[in-house]
Amino acid sequence: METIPVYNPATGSVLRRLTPHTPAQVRAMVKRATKAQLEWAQRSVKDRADILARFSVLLSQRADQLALTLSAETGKPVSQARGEILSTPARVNYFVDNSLEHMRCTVMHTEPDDVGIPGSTSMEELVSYDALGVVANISAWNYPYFVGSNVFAPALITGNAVIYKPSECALLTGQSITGLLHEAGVPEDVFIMAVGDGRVGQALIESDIQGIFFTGSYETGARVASAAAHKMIPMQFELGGKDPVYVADDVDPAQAAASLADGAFYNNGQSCCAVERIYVHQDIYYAFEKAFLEAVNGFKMGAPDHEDTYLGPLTREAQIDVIQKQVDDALHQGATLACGGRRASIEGWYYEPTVLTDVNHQMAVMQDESFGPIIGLQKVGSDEEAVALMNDTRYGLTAGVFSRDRSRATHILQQVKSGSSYWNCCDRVNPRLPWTGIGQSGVGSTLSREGIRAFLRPRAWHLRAPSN
Ligand code: TXE
Repeated sequence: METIPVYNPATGSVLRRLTPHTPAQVRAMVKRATKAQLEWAQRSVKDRADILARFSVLLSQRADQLALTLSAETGKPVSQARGEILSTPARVNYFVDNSLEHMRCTVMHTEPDDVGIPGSTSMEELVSYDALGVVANISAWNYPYFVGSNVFAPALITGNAVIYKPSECALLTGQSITGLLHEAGVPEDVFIMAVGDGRVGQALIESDIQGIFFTGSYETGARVASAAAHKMIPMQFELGGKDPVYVADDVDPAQAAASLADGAFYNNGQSCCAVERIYVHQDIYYAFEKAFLEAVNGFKMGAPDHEDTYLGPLTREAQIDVIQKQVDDALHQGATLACGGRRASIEGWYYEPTVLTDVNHQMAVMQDESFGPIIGLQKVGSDEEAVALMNDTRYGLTAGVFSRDRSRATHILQQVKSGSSYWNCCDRVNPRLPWTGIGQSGVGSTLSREGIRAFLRPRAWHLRAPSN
């Protein structure tokens, strides 16, 4: 029987093997969920929100143990894994506290019955919101608690059932999430985990679901979108990025460098909103480069279960080849290797933190998502040049500007296509604001009011009272 290995990226050894679901099992789980959803949607919003609030409490209580599991299967340093888990309740609780408000039936228009038209009666026109039904939550491995809960928390509170397909690189965490949701009170048939890789994802999108909420790469997202186009159901795609930051000439280069080094290398650069390209004004370029390299050289690489490790192994060994190709391509075209540039000479899937300078936009490192511990620093002569380079991308997830001058920064950011704009900060998400992308970074929004309404179908009501 086929099994899926769960790897330990720190050693390359197999931690566990799980049996994937078959397409027939996936269809059967959708059937079970379809039945269970009807009853779930009948429960009050408060009842469902209370259950998710209990899930938040369980996450906080079990964070240490859950962090060890997440760290073991993804290589994420345990302190960062714990940080992700402890920050998830704030996201979930945003939906707990705010869903009802955005689901309320709202009267949009009324006409009294005395408008002077003979025989006219009063008219009320309103909008109500129904759950979509059974939705597919196809998820990524890099922040499984964050990107998972962005979908399943609002989906469940608004009355949907969820078939959750975690990434094959975060299966044990997927099991933990599923177990905690059931323990909190979500019925087993209302939240069902599908075990498997892309083939199970494909079986899921071919089954009788009413919404697809996908987090992952552009390439897979585009495949999912084409395969499901004929279904005419709501679909959202939270995809990758090549997030640029511009450092203007009026900032303290050391402060900007420390913040951006963390934005680029946190979680080994395996964040959709990781800083992936940095443009620095020529007047402060060398001071910035020096401070940036000092910060990067200070990052401690090591075993993910050590509390002081900042850089663990990459989650997928295959990404090492992708990164190496970007480095080789850049060096071949004239870039300078300021540090790193090769697989670390230790056991496991480690890659040395890498900084390339003298880069340009002919190089893959400035065009393609790296999703690893590698960054290019490019010198620019003006704000206008920075804007042109920041926009020279297929992606549009986040963009940032470091400057003392808010109006200069916002003027620049307004010209850059991105779902999130950062002034003097980076790599931030707030559940009150929409998380969304442009171009190959995806379509639709999670979080915020938009991320609640995404799981609801509006219904227009035109109600005319009978004449007496
Ligand atoms: O993606 P993959 P990964 C992005 C991040 C990067 C990617 C990394 O920027 O690009 O996600 O995640 C399933 N039919 N974001 O490597 O490989 C697969 O099994 C149906 C963006 O996991 O695309 C997995 O569960 N499903 C972000 C999921 O798709 C299929 C936040 C994603 O896999 C499938 C986090 C198929 N044919 C990461 N093939 C944001 N913008 O918020 C594979 N899958």
